[in-house]
This record gives sequence, structure tokens and C-alpha cells, in this order.
Amino acid sequence: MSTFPSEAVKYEGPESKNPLAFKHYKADEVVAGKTMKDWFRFGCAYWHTMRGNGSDPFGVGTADHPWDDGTDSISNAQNRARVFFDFLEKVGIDYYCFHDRDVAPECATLAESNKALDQVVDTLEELQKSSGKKLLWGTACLFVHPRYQQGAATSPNADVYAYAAAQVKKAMEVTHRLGGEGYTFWGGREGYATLLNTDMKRELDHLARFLHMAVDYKKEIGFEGQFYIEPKPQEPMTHQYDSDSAACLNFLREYDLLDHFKLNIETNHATLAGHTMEHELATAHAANALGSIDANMGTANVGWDTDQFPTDLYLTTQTMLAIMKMGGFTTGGLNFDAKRRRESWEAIDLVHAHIAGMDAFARGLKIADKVRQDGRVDAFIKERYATFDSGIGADIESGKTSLADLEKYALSNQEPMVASGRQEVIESIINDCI
Ligand code: XLS
Ligand code: NI
Ligand code: NI
Repeated sequence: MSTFPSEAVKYEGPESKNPLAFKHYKADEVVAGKTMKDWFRFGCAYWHTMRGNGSDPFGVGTADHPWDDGTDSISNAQNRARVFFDFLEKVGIDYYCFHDRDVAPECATLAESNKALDQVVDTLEELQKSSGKKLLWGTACLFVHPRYQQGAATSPNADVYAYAAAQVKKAMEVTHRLGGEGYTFWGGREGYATLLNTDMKRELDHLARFLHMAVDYKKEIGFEGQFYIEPKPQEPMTHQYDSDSAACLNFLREYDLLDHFKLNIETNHATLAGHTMEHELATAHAANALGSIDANMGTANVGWDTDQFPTDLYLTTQTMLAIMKMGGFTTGGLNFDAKRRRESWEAIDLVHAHIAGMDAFARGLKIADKVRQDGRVDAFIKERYATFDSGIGADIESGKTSLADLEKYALSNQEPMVASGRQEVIESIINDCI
């Protein structure tokens, strides 16, 4: 199979003009005490890479996948898995992520689908063994099939709910079997098209019950991977219950699930929610729930989940600042939940796209490290809150004061003056590091 380069992509340095070489990503280069490879823990999304055909609401697929015979046969699915592992080898990515229905076909009955999945998982298991590649997380596709049109764990129909539960049970089992380091819940259809026909409270109760059952089953089978919830505000639904980090955290707290889940934050979902990626990361981090990242980006003036490869250096810098702040990933990683453009239809564009994303993150890491080494930004932030380090501020932080104490203090004090926020100075320091 000669679709991808015959040799693995190499680092050639910033001067290289070779589109099939890394200019910045050097897996074993140590930055801030860790190799690039360990900082990023890059993952590849099976659904975009192997199953994305470039179709959009106005046109059919454009992608040329010479290895794919276009059938739903098991042998085609197994062959695709082999091509995928060859691809991982060529681009030097150690982890992957999949939905049950990306890797194996959905058949006429649940029992047949389970059997098909087992057969493909046999192949994945062999490929993992021979290559050393690992599963970052697995998941169940609970949004494509017509049965899930009105939700899965929030469907108004109990039989659909049960079907979804069965699918998640099986997906957890195969994730466990493949040594998956995590399992993701993305509630694509868990939301509503209109509140006029929806009992929202009942649906949320059902969703929480569903997740509790998954937590119980995780213990039962001894799966130790991390559970993630992936926020997204809309698309396909008008409103998705897991709309952003804050909404997810609130839901998890309300239903006593916070100990069992972390968040998998996706860049383009953050922007769809009207937030920046840093906002979503900071919100998750503050709750000690930043688990993993689905790395991509959108086009601000387009407005939907375009899942582009993350090539914006400002974005990768800010993402790496957040990751460095939390000391790096434990179970999570940077999963490229990204697809090449419909116009980039040649198979080799899959390689180009991943190189572009990996190089952009390598630069983001180096810039973030420079910002941290430089120290001015951190020092400024520390100084900005200095009035809370002693005196009345320290009393407030330690919970020693009442409103009456503060009134007494304010009455005896002069009109307070807050120092300049210096946003432009900070922005310019970041630019200097770029
Ligand atoms: C879709 C989501 C999806 C999840 C996995 O927008 O990003 O791909 O990551 O179900
Ligand atoms: Ni995603
Ligand atoms: Ni997405």
C-alpha cells in the first residue's frame, strides 16, 4: 500500500521546504523538562481520518481513499484499520480515538453489530500490539442512526434509551479490552430542537441516571480509564445540554458525578459556545476537571463546527499555556478532532494536515515556554492581586471578615484606586515571544 509516504515523516527543521517534513515538531526534543511527544500526547481521530469523505450538505464526498472498496464488509473495515495504523506510523502519532461505528459497520441487529465490532477490535488489538500505538479514548456513536434522531440518553423513548445503554456498555468493554486510557461521552443529540415538546428536567434526570450506570459498569469491569464529557452548545441540536464547560460542571455537580468525569474540551465547540478556548480550559482547570483536548479550530465568520486543523499560532500558544499551567496531561492528550478541507481531497493531504497541526503545536509549546521563562506576564498577574496578599485582602481571602468589618475599613479608607490592567502591554509581550 503506497498511499502514504514509504518512510515516516522526519524533522528537517525550520528551513526545510519539504511539505512532507516537520519544520518544528521534533518528538524527542525536551522543552520545559519534557519531550514534545509527552507534552502533546497527540491523538488521531479515526472518524475524520478514515471515514471523512469530504461530503457537505451541498455535495457528495470528494476524498480519494484508494484502499477503501466502499462496502460495509468486515474485511474492508479490517483493511481500513491496517491503513490507519500505517498512517499513524508515517506521521508519528502514538494515540488514536474512535467511535464504535467508525471502525465497524452497523448491522441489521444489535447482536450482529456487536459481533462485527468484536471482529474489527481483534484486528485493532493485533495492530496495537505490533505497533505500540495506544487508544487515547473510545466512544459510542449515539447520533448518526435514525433511532437517535430525538436523543439517546435523553430520548423520549425508553427503548431507544435502552439501545443506547447497550451500545455504551459494549463500547466500554472494547475500550477496556484495547487498554483505552479514557472513554468520552459527547452528547450530540442530547438536547432539544424545541422546548415546546420537551420535558427538560426529565431528560436531564435520565441523562444523569445513564451516566451513573456507566460509572457502575466501569467499576464492575475494572476499567480504570478516565471518563470525559465533551461540551458543545449546539449542532446537531438547537441546544445541547452539555453546552459548555460551566454547564457540564454544574450538571456533574448537581447529579453527584463530578468525581467520575473530567472534560474533553474542543476548540471549535468553545467558539460555537461564544467563548474562547482559553476560557473553556481555564473554567475546567479551576474545577480540577481539565482532562483532554479535541484540537481543531473554526473560522470565526462561518459560525459552525468546521473542525479545521489547528494552524493558528496564537491559539496553539494559548492552549499550551493552559496545558503547561496544569503541568501537562495525565490521561488525556491532544486529539486532532479535525478534518482536511473538502478541496484537499488527495490522501496525502491527510499527512499534510497532521504535519501542519503538529508543527503549529510545537511552535505553540516553544512560544508558551518563552512566555513563561520571560516571566513578565506571570509577575504582572501576581502583582495585580497583591492587595490580597496581606492586610485587609488577606483577611478577606481567609474568610475572617464580615460585611460590617469591610464597611468599617472602607469608611476609614480613602477613595480606592485600582492599577491599570495593561492589556496591551501583555498582548505585546506575547507577540514578542512569537
Ligand atoms: C462532534 C464531536 C465528536 C466527539 C466524539 O462535534 O467533536 O467528534 O469528539 O463523539
Ligand atoms: Ni470532538
Ligand atoms: Ni466537534
